Amino acid sequence: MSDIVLHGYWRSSATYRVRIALNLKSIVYHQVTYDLRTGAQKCPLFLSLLPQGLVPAIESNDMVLTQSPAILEWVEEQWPSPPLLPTNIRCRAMVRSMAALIGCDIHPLNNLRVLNALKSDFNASQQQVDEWIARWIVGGFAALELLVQRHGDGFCYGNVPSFADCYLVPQIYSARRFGVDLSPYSALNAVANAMERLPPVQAAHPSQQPDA
Ligand SMILES: N[C@@H](CCC(=O)N[C@@H](CS)C(=O)NCC(=O)O)C(=O)O
Repeated sequence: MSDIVLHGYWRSSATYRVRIALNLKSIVYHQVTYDLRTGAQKCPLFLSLLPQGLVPAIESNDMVLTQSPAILEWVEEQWPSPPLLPTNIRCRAMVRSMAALIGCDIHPLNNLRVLNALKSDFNASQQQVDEWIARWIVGGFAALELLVQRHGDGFCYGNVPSFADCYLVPQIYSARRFGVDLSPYSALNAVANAMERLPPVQAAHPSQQPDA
């Protein structure tokens, strides 16, 4: 069995990002899953692994690391080939900027705990929650579409997959799941389609996971 353990959930976008990166680098890992629908990730038993009650976490030897941006950076430094960041400093910064657009400004607003709080604390209906979800995806994707048009050449940045693509694919999956109209984002759709044709990315798809 691999000594890399990915703690996650099949439909978690942040876990999906990490799976894509690990698969693109052909790293073998074992998955431990937590059913987010039942709150398994918040069980006190798992606090040493998941102190925030959020997935993913990666475990390697005596290290447990949470936060997918930190995990991706660690993976990149540990296994530099094939690279998911360009060599040029300015290009690397742009890739990280695109990834952060999704990771900081779309995904956290639509996290399960936020959606649950809208319903339980603010009495939001399912329709209002769906509108909330679409609002942040649409706003973020409109900006990302411009960046990908400017910098992309088959993928979000240039002509090879990068961190930005690892973030985009799960966010597109989530947008489709919640019925967000993706027709205005031709550049994002083209990148997502290119990524989804790659076998390592296909293997990272939520439907392919043991807990799906
Ligand atoms: N910033 C964190 C976010 C992690 C996160 O939000 N995970 C979600 C799944 S994608 C989660 O565990 N949600 C459980 C909950 O909201 O209770 C990361 O990138 O790792």
